[in-house]
Amino acid sequence: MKAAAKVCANIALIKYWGKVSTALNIPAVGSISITLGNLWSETEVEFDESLPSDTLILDGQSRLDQLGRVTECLDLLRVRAGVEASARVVSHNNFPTGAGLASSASGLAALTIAAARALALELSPRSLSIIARQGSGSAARSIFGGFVEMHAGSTPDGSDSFAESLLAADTWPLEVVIAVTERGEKSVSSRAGMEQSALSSPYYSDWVATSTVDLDRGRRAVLGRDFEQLTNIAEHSCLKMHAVAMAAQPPLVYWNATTVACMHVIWDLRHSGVPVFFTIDAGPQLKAVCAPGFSQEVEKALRDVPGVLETLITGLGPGIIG
Ligand code: 2P0
Repeated sequence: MKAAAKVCANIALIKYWGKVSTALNIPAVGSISITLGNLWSETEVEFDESLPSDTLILDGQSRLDQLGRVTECLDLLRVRAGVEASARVVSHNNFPTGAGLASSASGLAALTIAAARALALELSPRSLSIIARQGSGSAARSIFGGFVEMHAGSTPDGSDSFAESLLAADTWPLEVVIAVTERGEKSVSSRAGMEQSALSSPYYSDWVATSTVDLDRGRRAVLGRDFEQLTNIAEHSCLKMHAVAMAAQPPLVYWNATTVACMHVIWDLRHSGVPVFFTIDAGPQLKAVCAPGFSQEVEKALRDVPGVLETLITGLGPGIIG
């Protein structure tokens, strides 16, 4: 009743922001992501009859604040396996946790896979995606590699709210440079930020209403390997998501001054002919996505921006790597 899994993080190019059900964690909009090969979570799960309740050690620290979603995910697997034992979960990320670098995506996906293995459950990738989604919406996408589409679905039970592969990683090997501008955990989680946006942002309904068009454009760009189209729609989706959040009451501004400086550097690079665009999640890190062969040049430019603490370079990854 003990197993481990190692799963890559992902970042959305067409963003997920908002839910139709908080109980089942069903997203209000679909999303399209890329899975990142060099950023991963490694998680070990051991079910033990003698444990009074689930425990979670994340990056060497006990994390009661994150235990709720872990237990929710484990409960779904315990029911399927007919097991009641609590679990000891030990997880670590090879990148900053909770800083807008998709640690919940890789973490909850690794948890789902490790727990299913520990319980000897043979589940399809789609079932794993549905279960991981209930831990964290973005985790549903990390089950798959390369370019991935998450479907919001329309059934009240969430059975059609899952991710699936759009295009394999090696078919279009884009490169990603991450500019880390702050190392601490963000003060408002994605989960709380989405809820705040849905409740109070006047732009939230337009965000949801326009999501299908964005997804269609994003899917076409990926399948056609059209970098220019992907650039236009990905930056639009990112900035629209942040505009929704900024207009919430109280406002949610996830960027710092360095994030904005990095945006301008990416635009300047692009105007000088470098095929690169940015995306930013619920945190101050900027992720630059570039055409194959351009990551060194992009990294060099971002590294020199005052306030950039560190840069990470990664290609696309396969999702489950161990
Ligand atoms: C995304 N984010 O599509 C969006 C863009 C952050 C900004 O998915 O509440 O941690 O656990 O479902 O998955 C981060 O949100 O939220 C996220 P929950 P999650 O990548």
